[in-house]
Amino acid sequence: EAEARPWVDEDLQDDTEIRHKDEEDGDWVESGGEEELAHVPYPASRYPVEVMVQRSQDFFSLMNQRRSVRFISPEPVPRQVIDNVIRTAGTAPSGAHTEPWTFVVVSDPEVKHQIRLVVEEEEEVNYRQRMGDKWVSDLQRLRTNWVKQYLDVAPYLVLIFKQTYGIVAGGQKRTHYYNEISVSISCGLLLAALQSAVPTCFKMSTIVPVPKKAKNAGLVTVTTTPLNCGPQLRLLLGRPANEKLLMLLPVGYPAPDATVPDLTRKPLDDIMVHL
Ligand code: IYR
Repeated sequence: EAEARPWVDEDLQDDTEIRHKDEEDGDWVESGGEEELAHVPYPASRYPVEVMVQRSQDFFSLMNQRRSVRFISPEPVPRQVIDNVIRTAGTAPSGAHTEPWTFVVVSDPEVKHQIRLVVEEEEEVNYRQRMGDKWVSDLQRLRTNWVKQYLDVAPYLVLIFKQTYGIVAGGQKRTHYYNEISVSISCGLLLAALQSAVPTCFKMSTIVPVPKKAKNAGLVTVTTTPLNCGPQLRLLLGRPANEKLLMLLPVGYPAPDATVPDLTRKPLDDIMVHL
């Protein structure tokens, strides 16, 4: 099976629906039930329709400028921005509100370099062997390969782990329902939050001039899912066994000479069906 679907990380099978083999051993808590949770009124407020339309259009314009950028500047990024985008990621919905995520932020150059060594070693095997000719040729036009400078250069690496189960005080395990989709949604929110640092509809006075060729100021990242690096990176970062690496995001300003493939997006009619 692993042979037929090489893009499925061996350490990351989507097993949220199947009872976990770990579930047999260990002491599990019944979550829910035990404690009362107050339900409070939801504060409903509205914008006028035109304002809603305008804001949704503006948000689309902002998000539509997001591109995966593989050339990142070493310039430092304000730590508060990183804190805020991770706070935002932590607002994602999660199965039974278990919040099954850990965001590991790395700025230490030595740790970043260790991560690079692990990722490049595995990725070389991925490109040369695991992925196969078809996969490699499907990626050719994106000009990706196993050399990942951004892992040293980006001021921050954010490694997103899904907690396959929780551990409550006293060491009992707690089921993390739908942990993979919950953490995937949080990754999406994190990408959207990073895009909030990109100026689009702005007051001129708040904009700092950018180096000549940089088209897209603000912060960039590229969604990377280092195939089969999870266990090594987990150990390197000192994370516990219930955490599995879902995504690695290098975060920084785009390098002044950054390029991106000239992709287009499917039009609405191709992605939406209205019944
Ligand atoms: N993980 C590899 C390969 C890769 C796979 C896909 I699908 C992409 O859209 C891009 C890259 C890498 O990061 O190079």
